[in-house]
Amino acid sequence: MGVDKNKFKTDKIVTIERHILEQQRFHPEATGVLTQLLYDIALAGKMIASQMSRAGLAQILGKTGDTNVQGEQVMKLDRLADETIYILNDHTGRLAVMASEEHEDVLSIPDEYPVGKYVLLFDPLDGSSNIDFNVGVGTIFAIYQRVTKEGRGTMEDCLQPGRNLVAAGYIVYGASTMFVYTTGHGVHGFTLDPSIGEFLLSHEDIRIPNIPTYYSVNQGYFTRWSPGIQKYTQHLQSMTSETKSISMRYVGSLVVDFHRTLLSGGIFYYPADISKPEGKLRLAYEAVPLAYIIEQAGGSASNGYGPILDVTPTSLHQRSALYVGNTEMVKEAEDYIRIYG
Ligand code: AHM
Ligand code: MG
Repeated sequence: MGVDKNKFKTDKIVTIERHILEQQRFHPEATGVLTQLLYDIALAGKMIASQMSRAGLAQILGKTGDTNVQGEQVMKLDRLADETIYILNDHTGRLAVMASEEHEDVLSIPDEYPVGKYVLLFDPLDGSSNIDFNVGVGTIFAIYQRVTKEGRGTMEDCLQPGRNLVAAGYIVYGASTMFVYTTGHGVHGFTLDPSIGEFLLSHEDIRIPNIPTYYSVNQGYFTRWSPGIQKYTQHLQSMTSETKSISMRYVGSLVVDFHRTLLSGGIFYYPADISKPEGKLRLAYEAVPLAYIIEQAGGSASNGYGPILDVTPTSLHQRSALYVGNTEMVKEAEDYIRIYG
């Protein structure tokens, strides 16, 4: 007697561990190391979320170097997130090297620990200027295989084009905590159930909706933009009044703005402007992983001239303009930039 697989599928509870393990079937050559690495990042996310929910009480909002009333070391949340991710991954033998937005140079694996074949780039707490206002923030990560052959990993391992990615994801700390990731076989989202401390599958195989709902950009910079970006934005504004089909949202937290764009359809963009000629967002650990995710979800990401994933970073903290969302909208933005500059 056969099992009704469809019924089983909808009824089963899928923890993140189970899901990551099941994804391994797409990689017959897999040894399980990537699976464990992703699980370690999810664990870091849970630890960061836990700190975040106690942030006000523990007096860790925007402070550092102090001692709190319990005599504990007070740490800024972004530093705490950075250290949490590092110490959960420095000794596992899965990584050759790491890099973080918080550190100028690469983060080496300590000499006393073995190295592995993967490379982890991360922005530990993006949008941290929003934390003091109780606005959602996020962690972004990108995973590559090392390209150097031996020893500790180096900068060369970290400066790879996005097309080389083996996995990417983000954790959004909002009304609830969500972990969203891809290993190149669709994008999957998990919501943290705080009562059991586990991420459970809540958004399977996310596809960006074809009909856009929102555009998202900091219009406060309008006068600093080039004519092409100004005209593109005016085009989106006129779509709003003529068809009522697209509205505007901008949180100012990349992960949150991206997450909404992914789920609702539309475009998020952070252009270059006269005060930020390279753009603001970082290529290697902000734009690239989100570009990989959006492509996996059926959308596109561009720097205004071509796909983000085709760009090879030349330095760790290199900045980039970013246009990400529905493919037609990203292409339209590129058209305006090409025609009007
Ligand atoms: P951060 O890395 O210093 O946190 O800055 C990145 C953040 C992004 O989350 C967000 O998209 C952007 O900065 C918002 O910038 P602005 O305030 O200029 O709109
Ligand atoms: Mg950042």
